Amino acid sequence: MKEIRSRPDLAINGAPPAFADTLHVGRPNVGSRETFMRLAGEMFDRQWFSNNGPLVQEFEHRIAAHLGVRHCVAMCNGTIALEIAIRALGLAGEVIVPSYTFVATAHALYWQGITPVFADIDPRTHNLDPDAVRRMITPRTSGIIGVHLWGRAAPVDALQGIADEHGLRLMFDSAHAFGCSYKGQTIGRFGACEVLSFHATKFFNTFEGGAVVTNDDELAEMMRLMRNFGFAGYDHVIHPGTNGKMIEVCAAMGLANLAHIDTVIDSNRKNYHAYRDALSGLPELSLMAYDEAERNNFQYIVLEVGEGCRATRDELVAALQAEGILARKYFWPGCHKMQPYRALYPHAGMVLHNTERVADSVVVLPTGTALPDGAIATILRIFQVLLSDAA
Ligand code: T4K
Repeated sequence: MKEIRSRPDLAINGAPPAFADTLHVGRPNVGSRETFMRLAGEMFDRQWFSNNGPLVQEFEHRIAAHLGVRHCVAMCNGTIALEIAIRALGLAGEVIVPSYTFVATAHALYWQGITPVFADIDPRTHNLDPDAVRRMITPRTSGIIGVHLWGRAAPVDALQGIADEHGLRLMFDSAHAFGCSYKGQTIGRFGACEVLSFHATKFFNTFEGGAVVTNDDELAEMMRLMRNFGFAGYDHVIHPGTNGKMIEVCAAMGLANLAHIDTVIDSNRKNYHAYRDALSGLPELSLMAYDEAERNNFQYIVLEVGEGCRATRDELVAALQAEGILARKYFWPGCHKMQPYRALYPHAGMVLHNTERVADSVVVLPTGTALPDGAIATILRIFQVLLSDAA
């Protein structure tokens, strides 16, 4: 890749660093600082910081109501939530997952001695391709984890059909999909359970946090046990467990943010439309479209660099970074090329053509409520300069 330096002729150059510093993928959205401070103050007054406190209970109640599901089991982060859901569902042997996802999806399995088996994606949706899933089923397969990547729903019905046909458990990694829908129904009710992440970089955050949502009473009860060392009451441990609890201060952040999610969605939608308009004149770069007939949180601005583009994906990322804009190559290079999977399955790429092509072409751009005015125009200008230099 040719060396790319900051350009003095770009508008962003010489601007106060504060401007560029806010242009990071993953800048947190903050709903109401005042509400958070009030709730945190009450928490100090109560001197109850963890272990199923009143804020966590209210948070769980509000999330379940918001999603229209019976249970929300709040956890300390999305990864532990995945691990507990996987264990509570009794998954074992092999579980089929996409490789094109954040590595936590695969690690949550491997960490528990389960083999993640990577199936290819549909290049149009970036989600699991049901035919590829079928091809990966073996006698050792116990389940499928679909990922609603970028908040766009996985092929829920097709995956459920495969799971039913083969007697497999189906769950979803819905880390990106809080507030999104599939065929008009809120994500959170599909499969045996769905796992949410409320990490700081997510559209809705609790600093760190996660949850499993489900309509299955027994499963919810089991996960509540597992996240608290298996304790039933003060003295009795009736199951193996871990520490997966959400703490009160995180629930306070969640409650303070939940009241403002419509504002965040409006802001993200506005940014998405502005990107779409700005980039429409650059046919070499295509912006991943959200289906506006569904509910979306628009948290990921996903750009695909076409094969005939005058600059490579890595050059585009480097050009942005040279101006202080931290765009990301999510989810490059695909889990199958990360350790330990790279060493375990050196030939996995042979059945993951779409995964590799998509992973090599995506750039994720900054959005969120903190995106400064003029940022999208600046990003467009950087692309225009780079592409015309390359012509
Ligand atoms: N499944 C899926 C599909 C996921 O995407 C994730 C997490 C999970 C499961 C697991 O859920 P958690 O256990 O995380 O709840 C970030 C996040 O850490 C991770 O939560 C997220 N997915 C992933 C997509 O993005 P990195 O490795 O990119 O993080 P990092 O430190 O590079 O930060 C990302 C950007 O955010 C940077 O540009 C800086 C900015 N940032 C970050 C933080 C924490 C801020 O501006 N402020 C902040 O407070 O993983």
